[in-house]
Amino acid sequence: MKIIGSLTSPFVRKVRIVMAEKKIDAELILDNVWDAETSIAQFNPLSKVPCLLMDDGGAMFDSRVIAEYIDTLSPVGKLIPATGRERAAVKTWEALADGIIDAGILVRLEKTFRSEGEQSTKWLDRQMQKVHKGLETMSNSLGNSKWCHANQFSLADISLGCALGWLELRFPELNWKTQYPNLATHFEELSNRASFKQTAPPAQ
Ligand code: GSF
Repeated sequence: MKIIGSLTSPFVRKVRIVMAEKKIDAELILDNVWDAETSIAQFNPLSKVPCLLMDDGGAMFDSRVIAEYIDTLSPVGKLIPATGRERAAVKTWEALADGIIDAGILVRLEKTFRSEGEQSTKWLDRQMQKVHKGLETMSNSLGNSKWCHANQFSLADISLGCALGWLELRFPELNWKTQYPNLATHFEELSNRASFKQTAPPAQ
């Protein structure tokens, strides 16, 4: 299998961490989707990464679908509970972490594609509110627990770690580490895992 992606995408990182934790190999094909030369649309009509290319030639997206699929490929270290409320709880953590990133991306796009005078403060504030409320909710939900969900490492921790790592990279001015020490501690612990180290985004 191959993964099309970039080294800075938090969604690509999530999938790469899932693969590393499951001990499943996939070649990373680097692609900058914002570059004129990108061929991503050949594989994903939404022109987004990550996109998983399977050995039979099929393509799969998005990161949530890929993560779920990879978890079924091997019984090693189950990352998503099989059914019911447990499964939904882990997937909700993922939705929250992904949603924080999505809001942050919208802020970056507004600032990249619009000149300062054209930018909507209302829109930027709305998106940043999601980031702040999302962080607050993650902190409250984690509390003093070692892991996001139940008593074990899961896709919830991977998703949280990727969101926090991306905020650290793209919004270094946010002071979530001092505001939410429990998130900072958990992030530091996660960052020491081999899967996180191998996929750490390069400094910009
Ligand atoms: C989001 C992927 C995404 O936004 C998923 O895979 O979970 N829900 C999807 N990818 C970005 C790169 S990044 O910022 O992580 C992307 O490919 N954007 C290109 C575009 O046209 O929006």
